[in-house]
Amino acid sequence: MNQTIYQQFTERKKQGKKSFAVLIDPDKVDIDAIAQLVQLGQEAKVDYFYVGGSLVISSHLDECIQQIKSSCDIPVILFPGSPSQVSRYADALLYLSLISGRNPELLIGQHVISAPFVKKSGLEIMPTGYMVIDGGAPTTVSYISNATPIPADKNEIAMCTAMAGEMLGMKLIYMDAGSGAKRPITEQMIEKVAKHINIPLIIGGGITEPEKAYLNCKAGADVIVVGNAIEKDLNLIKEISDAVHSVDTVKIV
Ligand code: 1GP
Repeated sequence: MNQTIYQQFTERKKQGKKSFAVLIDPDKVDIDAIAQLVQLGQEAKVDYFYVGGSLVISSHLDECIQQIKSSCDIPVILFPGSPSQVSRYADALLYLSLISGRNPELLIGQHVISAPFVKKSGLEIMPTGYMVIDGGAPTTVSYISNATPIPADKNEIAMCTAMAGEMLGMKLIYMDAGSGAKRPITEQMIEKVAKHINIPLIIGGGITEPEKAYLNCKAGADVIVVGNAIEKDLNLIKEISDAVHSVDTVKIV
């Protein structure tokens, strides 16, 4: 039987293998440019395409995903900013609960409203404790979520939040400094969180250099997500993918 995407995540974590996900925001990508992006992704051995954004204004989400799926086997995982961003054409859904915030709508409210629709989609659902970390300036996610991000230097708060998320049954923790964050999440915070949870840890927001991605993985990140920087420089797909995968051979103790 084929592994589910979540089984892949946990298997890779067990083996100490790191993964790289390219985030595609349907608002920012031209449908015509997707083929090139996918080709570069394949050549660079990108592990996943994440699709979504805090604010998807355009209506070509389905088209965007179909275009990716038509030209590669790289799994497409939805990273939705709202229930309207659920597409049955994707492979899996990060079913996000904003556990770092205290906005009940994003903790459970919108999930209740969209539950029948999400279930009917047939997508693989991955319950994800989503934690927004202060990235040095307000980002779309921090504004839209109407929730205070965890301060960048409060490693213990991040640790306790992730631990609570895991004990509540979340299958993944996603720590995000927000798209285009001025300051990505520190290695100290990643290390603190990674040491105290057993589920895979996804890190994103403001990563612009291969070196940063490498250090994040060394600190305990299992999946690195990059969007903005790649929109500006497509060469980074291969550079960051190589950096992330180079950690595979290094034994993390
Ligand atoms: C944002 O984690 C993602 O939610 C990726 O952030 O666009 O800054 O790479 P960037």
